[in-house]
Amino acid sequence: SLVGATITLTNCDREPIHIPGLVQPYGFLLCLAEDTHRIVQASANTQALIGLAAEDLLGKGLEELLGPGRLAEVAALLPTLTETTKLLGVRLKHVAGQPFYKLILHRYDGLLWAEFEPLAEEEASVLSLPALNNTLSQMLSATNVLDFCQYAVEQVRDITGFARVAMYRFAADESGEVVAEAKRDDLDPLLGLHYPATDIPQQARAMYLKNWLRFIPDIDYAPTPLVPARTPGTGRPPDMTYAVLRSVSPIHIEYLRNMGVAATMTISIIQDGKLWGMVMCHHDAPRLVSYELRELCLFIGKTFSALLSTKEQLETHAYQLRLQQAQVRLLEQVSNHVNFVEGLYQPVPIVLDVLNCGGAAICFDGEVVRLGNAPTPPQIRELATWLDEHLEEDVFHTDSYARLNQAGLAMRATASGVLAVALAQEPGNYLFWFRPELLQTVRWAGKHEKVHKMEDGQLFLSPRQSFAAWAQTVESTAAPWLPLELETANAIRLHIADVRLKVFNELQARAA
Ligand code: BLA
Repeated sequence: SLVGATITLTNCDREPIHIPGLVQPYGFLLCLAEDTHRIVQASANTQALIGLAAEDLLGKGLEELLGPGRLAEVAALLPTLTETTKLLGVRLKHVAGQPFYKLILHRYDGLLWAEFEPLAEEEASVLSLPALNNTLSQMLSATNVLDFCQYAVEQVRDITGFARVAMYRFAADESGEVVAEAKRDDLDPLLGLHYPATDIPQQARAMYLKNWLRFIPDIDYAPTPLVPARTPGTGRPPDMTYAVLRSVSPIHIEYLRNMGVAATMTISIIQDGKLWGMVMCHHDAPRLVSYELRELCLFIGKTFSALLSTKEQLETHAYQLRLQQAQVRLLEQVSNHVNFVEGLYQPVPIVLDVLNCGGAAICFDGEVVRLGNAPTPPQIRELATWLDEHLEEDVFHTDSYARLNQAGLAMRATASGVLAVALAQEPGNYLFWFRPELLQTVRWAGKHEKVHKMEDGQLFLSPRQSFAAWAQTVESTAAPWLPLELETANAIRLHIADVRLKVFNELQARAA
């Protein structure tokens, strides 16, 4: 077990963050036995918060804290509990003035969990239905994913008042990018920055799939143990996957501190059972957001998750339509031109518009034509020669030519990504599309900062440092080609083959 062991960059994925045996002490936790409803574990801060020692609560029931009315309500609720948390407002009867607490209940790992949270400072800003309606209307109106993200983060910021709310979207390799952001003016933007997969380790991702909201109202806390540390009966710390007060990994606390963040809230965005992204909320001072507002944000996150595929489809359809229209214009120009190769780019370089690319090139009959941002003619010739040996299917594509061929390194700025179709049976005749190295196209706010190393040689943990780490993983790599783009390239190849055949037949007919 790693409990108590040093957490390093390499054993991050094995830190058992679901069983820290510790809570964040802004509230207190009581674990009750499922059968007897007696307290079997309590967080050690009950003395400080409510004047009752944790040891003294063991073996007792909630009647120590709640008056008969509320107690009956809780008793009725307990048998129906699942891992989904439920909220009750309670007054603590034994404390002078009977302070109000939020009682958050759930059942998990063979225990009934009673977490008590104090009132948030801004309880007044509760949800209003008209405002919620507005939020939904706006989210429904989005016709592309980025607008959709932007609306969501603005809404969450309006509701919670966090200094920064950002949408962090995962790529296939589990790295992520900040794709939308709403923030206080004085903060540096994170928009466009990328971070490596390791910033959110595997077990944390698995947990965020189960529990969609993670809340850390004040990173500067003293982790508070449970009394006793291990659950009687299981002999291990209880599984806090669904516990609101679950204490945070020290390494993540350090990461947040290095970033100047004092409070965070994160909401999972889930698509087809996978983590698509997270709404990340940051504040530079402690911030206790009420349970009710957190639920509202969770509602927005779930609504976002449910609508996401529709927005993606809208976006794909719009792109598809754009490509189809460009393709029609291209084929018209090719058919109308005396020379079909010139028709690809004259009078208009339409071949650049038929799919998202940085540049294109045509290699035909020993001639090289370059369009947009393309490698040099000798590099293109070399690529054509290489392809003569390596083209196996009708359409060739790679998002990292340099990984396939060393020679690609020199042209990675313009052509890390290469998509190619043959223009003729004879070798050396190709139509190419190029995509630049991703790093050339992303905003690199960490560029001029030195990467700090700690004494033991490990990277100093902070998003800006990890941006540099991410950058290394995507060297010589372009954005991947989409299936739709491969289909488009193939359709163009087929059309050109048709045109060539027609020209050939006409020549034959004339010769006969
Ligand atoms: C959790 N890491 C997280 C979370 C985020 C990030 C959003 C969710 C918890 C939260 O709300 O803060 C990552 N936060 C980011 C990124 C940005 C940001 C990318 O603000 C960019 C702006 N973290 C590391 C390394 C390790 C690590 C190297 O960078 C492991 C050694 C661990 N991150 C780590 C752990 C958690 C985490 C263990 C889980 C925290 C928890 O829920 O207990």
